[in-house]
Amino acid sequence: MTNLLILGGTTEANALAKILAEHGIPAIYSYAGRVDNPRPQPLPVRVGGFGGVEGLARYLKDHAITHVVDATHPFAAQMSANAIAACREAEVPLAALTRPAWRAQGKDRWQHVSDIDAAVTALTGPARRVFLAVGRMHLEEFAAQPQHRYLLRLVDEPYTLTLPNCDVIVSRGPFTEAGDRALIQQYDIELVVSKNSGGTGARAKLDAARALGVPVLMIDRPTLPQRTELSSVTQVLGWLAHPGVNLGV
Ligand code: 3Y8
Ligand code: NAP
Repeated sequence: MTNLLILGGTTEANALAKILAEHGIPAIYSYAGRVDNPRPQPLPVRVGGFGGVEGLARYLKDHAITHVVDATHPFAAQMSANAIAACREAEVPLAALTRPAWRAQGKDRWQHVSDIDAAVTALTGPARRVFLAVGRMHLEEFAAQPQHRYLLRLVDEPYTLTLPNCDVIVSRGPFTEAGDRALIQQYDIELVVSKNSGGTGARAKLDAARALGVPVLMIDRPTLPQRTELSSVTQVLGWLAHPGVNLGV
């Protein structure tokens, strides 16, 4: 009997959850518990960490999980690494549902940096108006460059702010190009800082930056250990029905 664990938190994970619910395929959707009101799902939901690799391996056994789909964000590198190790230990098949990195095109003015720290270093220099659209979890690193005027976009109201000189927008995606063009013009943004998240939910700011001729500081995604990588919900359904894997539904 199939019993799928989705490591969620992305547009792709939500699309998979919808299809599995429609097909009546038993599955559990997992959030880390990063935001106050995560989007409701048409599946049973669990919230919170598992307690590292051992905790996840134990969860898989205790809940008779037959398959794991890691549909977390490309920057959720710790979760993805843990999933690989725990599924190996518990001998549970694992596949990642991921999305390709964005690539600069046409008149894009992108500067690539390898990680968050390199992005902070790249911000050395005279004060600018910077759209820091990388969420909340790594904001304190940017306090090393306090000279800039930052525009932050957060999912939840911040309790404290580590950046002295900033405006805050509380808004969760998916975002639109028109909305992000208006934002960039309203705050007279001179640079957009973005993770190379891929997908559709966060790319609006890049399309807006291209249209307005604003440069982008693009943070490359972390490298992950080898795993089965799928790029569509259809591929996941095919993987679940793979010969030798008894769906049992
Ligand atoms: C808790 C669960 C959907 C899926 C919504 C996607 C798209 C919109 C765009 C910008 C970039 C950012 C951020 C972003 C996007 C989708 C998707 C995506 C980027 C939710 C969600 C959870 C989170 C966690 C949150 C992080 C933060 C990152 C905001 C739900 C809404 C910046 C990533 O305050 C915090 O602690 C926020 C933490 C991890 C990165 C960071 O470092 O702060 N996502 N985002 C998940 C959990 O608890 O397990 O409520 O839906 C999900 C989504 N956020 O169809 O509705 O699929 O990527 N999420 C980035 O890409 O840079 C915003 O502002 O332009
Ligand atoms: P991370 O740094 O890779 O993970 C840190 C720890 O958080 C993990 O070891 C695990 O704790 C817990 N965790 C992460 N994702 C989880 C999930 N889906 N279910 C249960 N526990 C989870 O992860 P992150 O970058 O903070 O991302 C957290 C969540 O936000 C994920 O759902 C991700 O898809 C979503 N998200 C992240 C980003 C981003 O930019 N990072 C963007 C959009 C959405 P234990 O070790 O205790 O198990």
